[in-house]
Amino acid sequence: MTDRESGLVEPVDVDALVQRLEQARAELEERLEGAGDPAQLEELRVRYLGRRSLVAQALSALGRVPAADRPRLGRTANEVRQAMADALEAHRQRLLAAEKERRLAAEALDLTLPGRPPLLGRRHPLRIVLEEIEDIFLSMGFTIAGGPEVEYSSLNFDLLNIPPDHPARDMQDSFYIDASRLLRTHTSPVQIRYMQAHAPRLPVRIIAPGRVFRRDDDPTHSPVFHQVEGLLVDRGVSMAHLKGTLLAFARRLFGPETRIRLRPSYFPFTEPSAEVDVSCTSCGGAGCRVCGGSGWLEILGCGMVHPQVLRNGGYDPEEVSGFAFGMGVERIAMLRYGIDDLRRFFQNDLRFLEQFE
Ligand code: 2U9
Repeated sequence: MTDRESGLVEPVDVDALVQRLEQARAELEERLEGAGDPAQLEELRVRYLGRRSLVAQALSALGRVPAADRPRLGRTANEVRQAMADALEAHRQRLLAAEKERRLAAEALDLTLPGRPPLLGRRHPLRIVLEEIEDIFLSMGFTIAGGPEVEYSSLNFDLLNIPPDHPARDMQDSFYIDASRLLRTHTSPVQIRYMQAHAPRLPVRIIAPGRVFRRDDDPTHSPVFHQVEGLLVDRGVSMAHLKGTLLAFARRLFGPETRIRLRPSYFPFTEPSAEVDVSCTSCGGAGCRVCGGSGWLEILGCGMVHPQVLRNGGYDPEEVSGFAFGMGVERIAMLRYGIDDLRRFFQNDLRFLEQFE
């Protein structure tokens, strides 16, 4: 390698170098116009500001130029270096802005589009019917009582006069937690608890709505269903009070033309006991498919509270008497809305649930 080629001792032509620096600056600005991506930008940076660039050469040549030329060359080289750095940075910013612009255009927001309507919740059909039933009894002076869903078998069975050999007590028919507790099979233990907590105060006038559990599963029986039971205890309560109360209830629920009838029945916790029918909500009593031609629909069971059950609640059957009734909320809702399969209430199909209210 000759000294000329290495450039080490070549005398520096300051005028020419200054001119070439200015040219290089103009040249970079021109080339930047065509630099469309970060890789091209980096290529230009290396070429114009890198270790082997003209600017770097000019700065390293400073020591070899006459002292008189040094400030001029130094100033020019530094100005050009700064200008190039600024131009590169400005272009980098332009590229970033353009890229951002493209991305925004790709995911363009159309502010004139209508919004997505929020999904509005609504009451479950069982809740609608339950609240209607509650409102009717509340307006007659009943209050609402509640109790646990995991219940002692003593409260669920024994104190309600349900004998040890009753089929409901079988593991096949109820869900047991352990030897002394189960998922309540009816809400009746709520009334026992209420009487025990309030005796001997009068009157007792409550309804007990809630979830109950039985080992049943077919189109008209679900392992989980809902009951509303009622209990009224006072001096001189008779079957006439029971029938009047239930007639008022049926007329509020099914319409003022509704009639009811009581048929003898049996429950361990009431004596006498009865099944209650309402005149068919579909045909009014003439007979149709809904009522199977009879003109009547069974909606609840009822009776006069058994003296032993009153005693278990802490009341003296010689002093007071009471009536009780019980109904299945699903059954009432099925009659009310003409639903043929009670499992619909628990499948949570929105096409079904959206039809109510
Ligand atoms: C106490 C005393 C008496 C509650 C009653 C019925 C009649 C009845 C069924 C209706 C359909 C249950 O949901 S269903 O399967 N219930 O027929 N229930 S009398 O009698 C009571 C409750 C508590 C202390």
